[in-house]
Amino acid sequence: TTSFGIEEALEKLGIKDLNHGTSTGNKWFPGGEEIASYSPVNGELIGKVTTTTKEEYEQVIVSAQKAFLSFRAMPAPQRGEIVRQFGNKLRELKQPLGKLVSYEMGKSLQEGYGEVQEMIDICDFAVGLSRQLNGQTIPSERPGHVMREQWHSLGIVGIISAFNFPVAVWAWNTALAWVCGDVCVWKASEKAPLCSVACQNIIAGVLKENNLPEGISSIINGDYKVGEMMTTDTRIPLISATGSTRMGRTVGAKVAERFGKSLLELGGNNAIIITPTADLKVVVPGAVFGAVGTCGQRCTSTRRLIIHESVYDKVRDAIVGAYKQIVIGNPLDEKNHVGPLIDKDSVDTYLKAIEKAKAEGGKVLVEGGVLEGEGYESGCYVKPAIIEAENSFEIVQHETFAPILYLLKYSGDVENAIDLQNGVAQGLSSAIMTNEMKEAEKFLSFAGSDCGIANVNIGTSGAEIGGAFGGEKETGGGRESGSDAWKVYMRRQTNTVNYSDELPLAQGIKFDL
Ligand code: UN1
Repeated sequence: TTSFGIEEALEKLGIKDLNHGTSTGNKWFPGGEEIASYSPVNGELIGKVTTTTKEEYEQVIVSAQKAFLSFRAMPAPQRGEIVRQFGNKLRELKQPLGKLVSYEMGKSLQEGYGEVQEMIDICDFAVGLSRQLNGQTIPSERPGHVMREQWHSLGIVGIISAFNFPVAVWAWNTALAWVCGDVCVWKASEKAPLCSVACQNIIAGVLKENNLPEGISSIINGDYKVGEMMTTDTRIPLISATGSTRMGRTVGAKVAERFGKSLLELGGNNAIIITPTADLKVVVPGAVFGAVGTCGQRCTSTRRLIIHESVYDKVRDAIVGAYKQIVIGNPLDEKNHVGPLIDKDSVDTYLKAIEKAKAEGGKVLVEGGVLEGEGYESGCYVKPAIIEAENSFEIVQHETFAPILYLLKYSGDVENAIDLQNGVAQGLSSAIMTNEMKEAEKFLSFAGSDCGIANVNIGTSGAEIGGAFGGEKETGGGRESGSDAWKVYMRRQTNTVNYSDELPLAQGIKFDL
C-alpha cells in the first residue's frame, strides 16, 4: 500500500491506528467498543474507531442543541462563508481524502476524487444559496394586510449514510444544513468509519479557526443501535438517511412515529431503455460505466437494460464485447476500471443473486465469479456479470448491490419499454437512449418514467449536484443536493400582518361583538 501513498494520505487526514469515533467538533470522546476497518482493496487493517456510548450520545445532543441557538442567529451569508472555507479545505485535501475513500470503500481512485469533487461542488452551491434562502410574499384577501412566507432554521439534522458514498452524502446534507443554520450529527456506515473521522477533522479545523462553538458538526459511530438513538430522539427534527430500503422502512417508521421529518434515499433498480435509433457510441460507455462503475455499488447503478428486439443482438454483442476490456484490480492503480466489493458478505450476496437468476431461467452471457490469486487476496474482487432475464424474475425485481446487469427485451412501441422500466418497486434513476424526439418526450412525460431522475442519451448514474437527487416509491421520496432541496432543512412559517385599524376576518366571516 505504501506505493500508492496511503500512509501519507492517512497522516494528512489525521487518521491513526486507533481513532475516537465520537466528536462534537474539536472535542473527542473516548467511546466504547472498537470497530475495525479493513480495506477491501487488500484485506489489511486500516485503523479502528471507538463506538459512541449512550452517555456520550447524550453529550453530543446537548452540545448540538446549545450550538444551534447561536448558529441560527448568525446571518446566513456568514454561515456561507464557513462553508466556503470548508470547500477550500476540501480542495487542498482532495488527493488524500479521495485516496482514503478509494482505500476504505474500494471504488476507483478517479471515483474517489470524483466524490470529493461532489463535496466541493455542493459547498459552492451552498455558498450561493446562503444569500438566497428566500421566502415569498403572498397577496392577502384582506385590506391592509400582507402575507409572507419565511424559512427558519430547523435544529439538529441527523445524518445516516451508507458505505458507498462515504463522504459525499454527508457533504450534500451538511453544506445545505449549515447555510440553513442547522447543526449536524452524523452516523457514518460501520463499513467506512475512518472516512467520517477524516471529514470531522477537516470541518473541526475550520470551525476552530472561526472560533465557533462545539456542536455544529458532530460524528457518532456504531451499528444500527446508535442510529436508533437518533431516529427515536424528539430533539432531532430531521433524519436524512441513505441506504437500503430495509433500513429506510425502519428509520422512516420510527421517525414518523414521533412526527419527525425524514429524508430517505434508498434503493434503486435503474434501467436504460435502448430504442432502435439509439447511438451505440453513447449506449456502450453509458451502460457499461453505469453497471460496473463503483463495482455496481451506486444507488444509481444500471441494473437493467431494456433493449428493442430489432437492435437486441447488436447491442448485446457490443456490451458483451466491452466487458472483455474491463480490467479488475487494485482501485488505487489507475489502470484498473473496477475495484472490489465492500466485503465478503457482499460477495456472498452477489454469488447468490447469480444463482437465483440462473434458477429462475436466466441465461448467463458474461460469467461472474470471485477472483483469486495475486492482487485479489482480500477475496472481495468479483467479475461483472451479464444475464439475459425477464423483468418478472424475483431477483430482477430486487436491488443487488453488485455488478450484475440484466438484459431484457421489448418489442413494439416505447410504451412497452416504459412499462418494464416502471415495473419494479424502486424509483430512483432511469434513462432512454433514442434519437426520436417523440420517444424521448414520452419517456419524460407524466406517462413516462416514474423515477426521480429521468435522463435522455446519458446513463443512470453520475448525477450532478445542481439538480434535486432522489426517487419515488421504495426509493423513499426524499430529495437532497441541488434545486430547492434546501427547503427540507428549514421550517416554513406563514405570516399574516395587519397594518390597518380594522380586524376583518378571512373568508368574509362576520363576528360582531
Ligand atoms: C449513491 O449511490 O448513493 O448519481 C448516490 C450518482 C452520484 C450519486 C450516487 N452522483 O451516481
